[in-house]
Amino acid sequence: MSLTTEQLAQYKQEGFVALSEFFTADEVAVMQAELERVCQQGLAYNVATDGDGKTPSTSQSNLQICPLSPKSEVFRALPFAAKIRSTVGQLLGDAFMLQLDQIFLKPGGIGAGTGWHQDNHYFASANPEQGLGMWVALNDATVANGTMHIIPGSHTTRREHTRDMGSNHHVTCHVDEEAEEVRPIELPAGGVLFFNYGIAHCTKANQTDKARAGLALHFVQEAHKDAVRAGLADRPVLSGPNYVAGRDVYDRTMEGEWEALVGTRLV
Ligand SMILES: O=C(O)CCC(=O)C(=O)O
Repeated sequence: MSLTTEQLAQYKQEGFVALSEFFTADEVAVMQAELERVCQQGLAYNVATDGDGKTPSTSQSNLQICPLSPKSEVFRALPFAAKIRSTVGQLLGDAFMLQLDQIFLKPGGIGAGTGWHQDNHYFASANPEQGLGMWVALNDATVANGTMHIIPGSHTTRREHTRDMGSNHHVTCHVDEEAEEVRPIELPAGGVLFFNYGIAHCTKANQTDKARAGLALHFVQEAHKDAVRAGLADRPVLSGPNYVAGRDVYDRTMEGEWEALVGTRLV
């Protein structure tokens, strides 16, 4: 999968690029079925709080599964998908690794958003260009159900962050939604948004009666792995001279597993 010159230029200048057709319907079906399985096992926890940063909310729900790959063989295989490795390589350069994987699920009606933030506040790369988020719409993501919103070009300025009192562990930064250009990214299920670690982004409340989920994969250039805050010892290298198809972390070759899995699950 090759990004166009315009898409690469947009990523460089504005810090993001959205691709509405990235995963096939079959791939989306596999991800949705696996999300359901993980939820049925009780592995999604509500991070929304009642305004004090700690009391679990009984009226709002922002369900998070993080990290994801230890809980799911299916999602463990996903970052090795050839099209992910190829597309991320075009944006980040040749040698990169997985930094984090997680899902945010917003139940219908009571689904809460995730406040404005820049991911680099968590990851602390010396330069936010060293990493990117890949946000995958696991259901059609619309303004009504609180899709991802971003501030184009915000990756060049670091913002102050404070604890988000609507969540039990998140941080948030100030965005003046009247004065700044807030861009909602609407995507069909299977569409993706790639964004620089410095892009200010948030999701909004789900005002529909159907659940909406987003999968977030984060990748960092391998050369900077020692500088970032989160421990990367158990994260696979995904490209470059140290790439060993997943055997650095797992007991088998992961390359090709996603494609095989999608093929066999749907037979
Ligand atoms: O889906 C969400 O609510 C938040 C996602 C997010 O912040 C991210 O992917 O970095």
